[in-house]
Amino acid sequence: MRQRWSTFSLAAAVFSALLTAAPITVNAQEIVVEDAWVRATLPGQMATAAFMTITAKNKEATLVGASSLIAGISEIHEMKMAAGVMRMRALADGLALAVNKPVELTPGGYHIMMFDLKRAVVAGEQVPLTLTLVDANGEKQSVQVSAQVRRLGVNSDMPADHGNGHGHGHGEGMKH
Ligand SMILES: [Cu+2]
Repeated sequence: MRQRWSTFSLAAAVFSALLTAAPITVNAQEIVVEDAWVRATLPGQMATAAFMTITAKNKEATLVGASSLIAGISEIHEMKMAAGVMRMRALADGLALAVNKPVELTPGGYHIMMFDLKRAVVAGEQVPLTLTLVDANGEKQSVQVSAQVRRLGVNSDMPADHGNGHGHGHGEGMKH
């Protein structure tokens, strides 16, 4: 049963090459993604972020990458208060997922940053995301996620939102 791992251990060696290849899905690990959503963009906004709760069910895993056809670049980011200023950084080693411990990606915390947007991201639509995870044996897994686009005026993870108030004439800003 465990032999399957060695079959896929090659994936570790060619990991970077696989980032651009078609998603590979194996069933050795169960990754559960809940409540995935993406923040709607304001006019002219070229970046947004995706949020969700991810649980590694069987064994620990690391979220090492993400991609979406709506964004040129997607990165795993962390927001943190440093010297009184909220700063975000890319997680170079990925985001560790302990067994059966849900990890929340939320505004103000971990998130999947999506840069170089190909188009506006409109509240109510679904955005496809592909998550890439690696387990302790180097086995790689892709998880397809459909994230709902939501509008969020407060708790923004992107300070640019707050300075962008002149884009609010279209009546979407005051949803309850
Ligand atoms: Cu970010």
